Amino acid sequence: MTRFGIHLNKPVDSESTLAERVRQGQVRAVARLITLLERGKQEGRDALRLLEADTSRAAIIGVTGYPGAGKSTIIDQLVAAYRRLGHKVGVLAVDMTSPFTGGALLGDRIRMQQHALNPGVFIRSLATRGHRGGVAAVTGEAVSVLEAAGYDVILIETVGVGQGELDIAVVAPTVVAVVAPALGDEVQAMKAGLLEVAHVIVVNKGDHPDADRTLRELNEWHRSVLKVTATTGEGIPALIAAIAEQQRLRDLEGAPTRAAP
Ligand SMILES: Nc1nc2c(ncn2[C@@H]2O[C@H](COP(=O)(O)OP(=O)(O)OP(=O)(O)O)[C@@H](O)[C@H]2O)c(=O)[nH]1
Ligand SMILES: [Mg+2]
Repeated sequence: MTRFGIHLNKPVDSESTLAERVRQGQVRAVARLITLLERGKQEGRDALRLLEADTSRAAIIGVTGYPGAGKSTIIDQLVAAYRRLGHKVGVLAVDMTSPFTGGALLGDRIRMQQHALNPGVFIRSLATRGHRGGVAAVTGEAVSVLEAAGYDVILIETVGVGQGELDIAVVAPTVVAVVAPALGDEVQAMKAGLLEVAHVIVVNKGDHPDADRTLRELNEWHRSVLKVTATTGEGIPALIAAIAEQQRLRDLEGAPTRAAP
């Protein structure tokens, strides 16, 4: 290498360069910046600051619900549908209730990886390892990175038990609660927690014999309840329409964070 070659060794990941590459939508830069933020690195925060002024019209959609309700399967369908509509889609998978299992959950979400080769889709598990501000803070930062990178739709999967219910509402202006067909007592219990923050409620596993009864029970107290069979995709277009409707109402009403009961 020549003496002048040394100049080529200038760090290419200075904050402004990293921010610029994120803004250009470069996937590796997006991944790198999210990793820096997960680890609580100052250079990550500096790069993020350069990006946060960017305005974005991204739809940020939280998908929450009890373990096994079908959140990942629904997100899988939503990714495919939003791609067909021509949108760039980002997916963040995060367990708000236990910051230490973020990595472990990735295997469970492997089905989504069919989209991983699609250049219009970015999928990422968030491992927070208890760094500052909790999971919601890191998730919010990762959302900002995806917005700056030009993702039109950002889907966040979270397990909706305990504190996570509230955290997702802070990060996502649209919250979809996914429930599996349940017995009356379970539905009563859900009203007090999980479903309270939801703008749209999905009764998934519509192929289950109890699905219609659960749908009727939930319909009595929430204005936006619909039945989906995520494994076949039935009901997904109606879900996309319900999400769009909620977003339109929110824009009209001046951004309240919850739907009226
Ligand atoms: N019969 C039926 N099974 C479904 C449907 N949707 C999802 N499942 C199944 O339910 C199981 C759980 O689905 P996931 O999408 O992994 O659920 P999840 O809510 O993401 O689960 P966690 O991430 O572990 O909380 C899987 O075996 C799915 O195949 C459906 O509409 N009908
Ligand atoms: Mg899942």
